[in-house]
Amino acid sequence: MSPILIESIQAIVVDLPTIRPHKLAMHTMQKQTLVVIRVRCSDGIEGIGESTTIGGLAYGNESPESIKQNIDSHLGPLLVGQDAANINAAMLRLDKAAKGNTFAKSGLESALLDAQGKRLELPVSELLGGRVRDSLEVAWTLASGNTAKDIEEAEHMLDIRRHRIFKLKIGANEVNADLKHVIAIKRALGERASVRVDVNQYWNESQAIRACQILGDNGIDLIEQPISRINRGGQIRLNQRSPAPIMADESIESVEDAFSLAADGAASIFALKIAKNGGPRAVLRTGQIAEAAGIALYGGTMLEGAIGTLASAHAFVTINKLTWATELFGPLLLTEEIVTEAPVYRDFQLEVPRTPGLGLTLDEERLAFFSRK
Ligand code: MUC
Ligand code: MG
Repeated sequence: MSPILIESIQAIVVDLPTIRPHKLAMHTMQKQTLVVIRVRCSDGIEGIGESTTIGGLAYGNESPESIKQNIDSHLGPLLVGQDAANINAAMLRLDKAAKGNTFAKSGLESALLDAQGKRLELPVSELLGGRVRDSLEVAWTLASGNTAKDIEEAEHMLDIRRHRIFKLKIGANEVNADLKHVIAIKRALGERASVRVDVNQYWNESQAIRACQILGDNGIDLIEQPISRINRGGQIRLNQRSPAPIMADESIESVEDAFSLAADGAASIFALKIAKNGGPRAVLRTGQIAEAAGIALYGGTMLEGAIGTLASAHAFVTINKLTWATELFGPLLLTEEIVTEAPVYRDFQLEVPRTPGLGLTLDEERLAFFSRK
């Protein structure tokens, strides 16, 4: 039997409006930009993937434009003509030719998995070894920048049973102002919600020592990336003394980073992100390192749309213990969809489809409308 070949690869930049400005320490999002990837194969099957980051170059070292350029000029041509069904061989070929570029690789790997799932009539989770659950609890990020508005938003989410875990984006303001904001929200929500913070590396160690103590003493359940990913010694010391557990996010830019963080004891929780490891299969390697090291897991997001969110979800449902749940709420931050059926959120959970591939179909008209010209 002759192999099924990859015939063409397309990377499309798509700009979508958000429901409100989303304020992170390093950037305020007024929209989200997705890179949608289409992989067409010689058996007529098309796989779709997504390579999405936050705020251009504000978050990591790949931007939507560089992702598209690198796929168009380098990664795509390496895959065209290759066996579409051999995802190991395809990804090894990319890893051999391109250092890093985990965001671009993640979208390509997702698209190959989607195509193979459609071909075999299996959900991507089953290609990844099989799911151990059908849905995932999803946190919501309160990031309007206003304490009263954030409390109102959280109350609404609790009322409609959509979220009961809230992550607060802090770090941009003076430390005491941020602490006041967080403590006010925790007091308002009490035991009805888990409240966590993400500092996105904005504190130094001297600020973080005191702030982590105060957050822990005030019932904050988790502190994400309080200091720079570069300050490994500081991360180790904070992990030892903070009363609230420390989660590594920016510190993980590859599976190898996850191994060295685990070896150093620099965090007790890892945020798993397909984009920062190089795809749904790669992120599971980070998950396995964490499990072996006794590090707890959290299903992270780069605020992807439906495609990237479900690519992550299919990987996360195969994990035994996701102690800290997930934050796969990206599609809910957008006012528009480019797929025919939006992912389903119900009773605090995201439902992960059992239909072939990722379980999504592109809406061609909407995709064309929102694609950057
Ligand atoms: C991050 O740093 O974790 C995830 C949720 C959110 O609001 O921002 C992202 C990025
Ligand atoms: Mg984070």
